[in-house]
Amino acid sequence: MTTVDRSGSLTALSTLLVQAMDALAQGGPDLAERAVELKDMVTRAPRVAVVGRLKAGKSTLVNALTEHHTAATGTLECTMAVSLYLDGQPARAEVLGLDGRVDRVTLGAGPLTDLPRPLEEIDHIRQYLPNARLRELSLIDTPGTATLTVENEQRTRRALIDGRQDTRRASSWADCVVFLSDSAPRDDERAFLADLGMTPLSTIGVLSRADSFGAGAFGPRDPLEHAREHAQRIAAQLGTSVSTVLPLSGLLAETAGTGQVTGEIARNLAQLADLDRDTLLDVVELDDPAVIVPGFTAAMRDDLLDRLGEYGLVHGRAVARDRGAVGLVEWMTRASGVEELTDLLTGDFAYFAVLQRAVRVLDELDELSASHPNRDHVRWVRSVTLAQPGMHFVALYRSYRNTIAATPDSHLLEPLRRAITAVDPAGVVGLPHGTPADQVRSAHEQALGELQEMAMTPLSAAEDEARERLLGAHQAALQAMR
Ligand SMILES: Nc1nc2c(ncn2[C@@H]2O[C@H](COP(=O)(O)OP(=O)(O)OP(=O)(O)O)[C@@H](O)[C@H]2O)c(=O)[nH]1
Ligand SMILES: [Mg+2]
Repeated sequence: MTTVDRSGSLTALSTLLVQAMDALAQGGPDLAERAVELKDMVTRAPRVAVVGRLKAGKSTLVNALTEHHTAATGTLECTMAVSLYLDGQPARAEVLGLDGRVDRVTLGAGPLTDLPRPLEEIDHIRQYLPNARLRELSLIDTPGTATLTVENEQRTRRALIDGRQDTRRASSWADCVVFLSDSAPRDDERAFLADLGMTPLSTIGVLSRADSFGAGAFGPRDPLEHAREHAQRIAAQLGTSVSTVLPLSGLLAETAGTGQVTGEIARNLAQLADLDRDTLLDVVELDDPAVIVPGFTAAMRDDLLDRLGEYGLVHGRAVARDRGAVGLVEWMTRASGVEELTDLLTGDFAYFAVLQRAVRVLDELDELSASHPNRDHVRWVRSVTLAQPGMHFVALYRSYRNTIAATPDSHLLEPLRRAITAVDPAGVVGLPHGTPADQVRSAHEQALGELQEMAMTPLSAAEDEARERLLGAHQAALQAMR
């Protein structure tokens, strides 16, 4: 049985789209200009937008992912602008104004803290940092979405939603999304996610601040475990917006990943290792904890709390005593959940992000086919592009996205998802790898029969197309098994 070679198909897809854009550029200066932007989009590293409610921990997560203190957290005004983090040297920021002006700022070791012009005049900020992680995936940090902060939400929408309509702003398009939520998602958040035009394959949900979930570190339950359980419920509430919700402590991940855990930190923490729970609670709450642990000052405690939170204090102290700073960093990284998220982001998710933006190219070709003076040329480019075998998964993915938008409860969504994610013909019909060929074949034939019968039932236009695509996917899978 053939299996799908994803990195091979990504390279082929990118070549194909570049050729398509080169062909588009032949249609005159205006199309050439659009082609340049689109070509840039399909060849750059995929872009992940981190979105979520105010103070959900977005910037902290950006820092955890880049393993640098790149994004301003807390209350600085910079956290209210959309910031794009890209790999590049030397470290610098470009502040793009709504009027098109670009202000350049050199960056020191820490994050950008001062804006060269008023926030209201800024479209977005691009920060270039020499960073291996950013070479694979660029990050977009966004201001919190919330009805309480209309201006912030507008800034995020301008970059991620309204910008999509405008090719000249293709540079700020996101290819996939990490949605942070520290409690049950609200209706406006669900609506916002739907407006992004992503699919569950290009959207990861994160239950953030998991280390303080529920009653927190001093409560009766381990907050991380509690959060893991609750994450399942949030995933169900988000329905067709995300395929998974991961519990995450951005704080532990950021502190561990940015080199903040020194020998001194570990030694200070280890001093608390043998205290019982109530005594430890006193250390956290008393004005002067030195009355309990001689030499352990309030400043030491506050510093530990800033970096590790209460969870790190309660559960990290024995690790610090037994395994020192190295063991503590390992424990924090593992407990934070950041490894699971990184694996997803750099694995399948990056692949779906590339499909997502290939669909954007098709959308753009559709739009130009309808409106551009040289629409015959665009139509020719579009039809040649769509006819390439390498576009099979892009067409399936587009149909998936359109069906989610038009008919979110469609029965065809699950078969579409399987056809896109399957790595072999068995996967397309939801059977495990290694299932005997005759069984796989008959499952495909049954699915084909059901799809053919569906022609008689009422379907939305998106479902109708999905049906056609799925027929093609089953036929292709049967073909591949010959
Ligand atoms: N305990 C705990 N605190 C966190 C975590 N992540 C972030 N915080 C804290 O929450 C506050 C807000 O974090 P930010 O990362 O600035 O949140 P944000 O979503 O970027 O905020 P805005 O951009 O202003 O919407 C900071 O004080 C962080 O230290 C976490 O995982 N656990
Ligand atoms: Mg922020």
